[in-house]
Amino acid sequence: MKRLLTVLLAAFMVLSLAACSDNGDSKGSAAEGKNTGEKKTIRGGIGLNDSHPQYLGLLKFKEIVEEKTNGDITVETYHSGQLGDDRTMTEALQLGSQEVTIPSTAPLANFVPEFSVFDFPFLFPSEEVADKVLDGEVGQKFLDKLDSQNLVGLAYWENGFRDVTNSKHAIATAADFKGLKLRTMENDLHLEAFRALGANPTPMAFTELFTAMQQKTVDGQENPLATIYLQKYYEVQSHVSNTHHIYSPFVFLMSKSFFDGLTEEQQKIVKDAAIEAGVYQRQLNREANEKYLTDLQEAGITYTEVTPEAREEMVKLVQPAIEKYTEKIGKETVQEVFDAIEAASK
Ligand code: TK8
Repeated sequence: MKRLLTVLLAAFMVLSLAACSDNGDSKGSAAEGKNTGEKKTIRGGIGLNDSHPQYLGLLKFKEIVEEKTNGDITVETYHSGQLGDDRTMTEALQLGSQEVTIPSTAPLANFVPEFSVFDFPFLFPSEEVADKVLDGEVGQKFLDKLDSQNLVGLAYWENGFRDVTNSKHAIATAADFKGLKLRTMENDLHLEAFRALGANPTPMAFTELFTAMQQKTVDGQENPLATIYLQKYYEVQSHVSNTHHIYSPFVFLMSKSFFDGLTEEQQKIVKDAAIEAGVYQRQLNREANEKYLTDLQEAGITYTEVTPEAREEMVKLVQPAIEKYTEKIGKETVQEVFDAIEAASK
């Protein structure tokens, strides 16, 4: 009887060890694309609110991932800075305490400085050219740089062309920036550019912006029209000008430790979902930016059209800042982006 029990026990041990080699080592079997059956959760956080195209895009990503993984991966979505701001959420991805966030390239340059090239004022002539460059070889090259920061860049989404608002006076020419206290994103190039335009810029996390305008700590800020309207800035600002001074991309980021823990099949699903939801988000964003200028004026904001001559003057004033950052980032890297824009503009 004792001997029988020993034999049975031994047999049981061998069997469970064999089973273990199949499921335990998720990384190994993950790389081989086997479905581990292990449920995983993605916590996706953004700074904008739940009516913004960025959040609607995140909901689209959730829908695709949950459907394509048959619920093996679920996506929890957080808006309005519930999980932090662009910089702190990106740090959380690096630590593995969050899985997804979609920051603007401006704060992302604090992690990978080369990304500042995408924030060169007046760089992209149109959204279409931006799409071609970002979704092309050059865009991918920049996403690959994120790996060294324990981040995986899955796709580019759109924040959009940024316009300036303020609570003081209309901005029609560069001279109108003089002395205006403007909030900028946390990016040194933005600070330099607005100083060159004559403003008094201060870097600030997006989550603090509305209160800062309400309390008049700052006179104004700059963002695409959809954000200006959907974040209700018309409640604390009286003027908007179509400076279109920077085209801001968003980067759909995933934590590298989380991504590496996925099966190959799951890695493909999240990558494709980020791209597909990105196309959807860009479309919504462009419709929103068009629609909300009228709504902003109806909400009482005064709109000022910047003439091509006035914009040309602004372009000239920010050149020294662009030259300085071309040196910092590296001429070759910057030239590659300029060449791609030229090719895409043909
Ligand atoms: C939201 C930010 C925002 C950006 C800014 O998290 O900070 O002004 O334009 O969209 O990414």
